[in-house]
Amino acid sequence: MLHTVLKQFGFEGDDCKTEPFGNGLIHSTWLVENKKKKYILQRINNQVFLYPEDISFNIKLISDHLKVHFPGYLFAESLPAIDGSNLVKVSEGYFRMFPFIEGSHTIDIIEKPEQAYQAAKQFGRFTMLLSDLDVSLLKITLPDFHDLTLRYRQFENALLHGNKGRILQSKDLITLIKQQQYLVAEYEYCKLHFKIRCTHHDTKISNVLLDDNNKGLCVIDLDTVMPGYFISDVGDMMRTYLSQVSEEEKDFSKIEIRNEIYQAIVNGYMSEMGAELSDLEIKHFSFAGKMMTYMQAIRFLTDHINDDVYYGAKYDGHNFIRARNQITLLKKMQDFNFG
Ligand code: GN1
Ligand code: MG
Repeated sequence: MLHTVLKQFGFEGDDCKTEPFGNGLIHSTWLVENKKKKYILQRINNQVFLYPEDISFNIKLISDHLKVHFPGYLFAESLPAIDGSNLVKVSEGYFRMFPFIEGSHTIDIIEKPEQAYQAAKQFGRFTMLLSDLDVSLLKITLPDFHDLTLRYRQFENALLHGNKGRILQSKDLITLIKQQQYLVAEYEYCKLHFKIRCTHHDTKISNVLLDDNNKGLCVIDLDTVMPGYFISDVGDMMRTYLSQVSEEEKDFSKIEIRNEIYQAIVNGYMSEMGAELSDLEIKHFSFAGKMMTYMQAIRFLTDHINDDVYYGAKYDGHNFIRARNQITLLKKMQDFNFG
């Protein structure tokens, strides 16, 4: 399969090697290397992204805007195939190719506050540089993606129609999730008052390119760039950076909030977005983390109840464990005194 795809991008199968790359849950990614250069090849999950062309449209819109207004910004644009398009469609799905930017690397875990600072600065910078772009021009690649109200409704729906055995086994976790429903109301309040901006919606640390001196270069993985609220980006950074263990950790006693990382996220993001955010938005900084962590707990548990149709499962009960992990993190956030 990859052979056919690579050919369409102008590669002769034998002169390059491919190996799986990264650990995203949604797309499949490979590192492609020939004698001269390295590339990233990605298959878009078109069960999740129903209109992959919309992703290409958004990336082009953003790229054109940045080229005109901020030509110095490093933008990892995808490469054209032989026929000139940026998306290759074969029977197995849609593929695209990126150059591997020399002198750049990504990391998977935050060990030092400086790394969180660099990442938060890059995500803030991205939104800031696009503040003059008319967000209504962007295609909605995933409708209602970070709509907490909708996620809660999907959870309630799963409780009505999902796997009965799993619902019974998840009784305590379901109760815990229901008890935190006030966060949905708070989210609705934010929607009434917060500005809609061009936000990334997937701010995990591996979506930031760093240079050899570990300074941020740019953000990548722009599939979920859409009109949204800043709480999506700040919140997902808090969700994925604050604890030194990830959503995959089964030993929940290891989940702790690192205050110095929180401060670094605030400082990094505010260094770019400080003048953009309203006082009310700034007051909701720590809410952002709770909201996104709650949403992820809901999404994992909903998927568990729906027999893992969305995220898949590497072991029995995988999404149940992930949901418990995220609820533990949420509790830690609620007990933490964010300064
Ligand atoms: C998915 O595939 P990945 O890891 O970039 C998901 C995010 C979740 C994340 C949880 C399109 O992102 O929203 O936060 O898994 N992306 C989509 O690990 O659903
Ligand atoms: Mg992603």
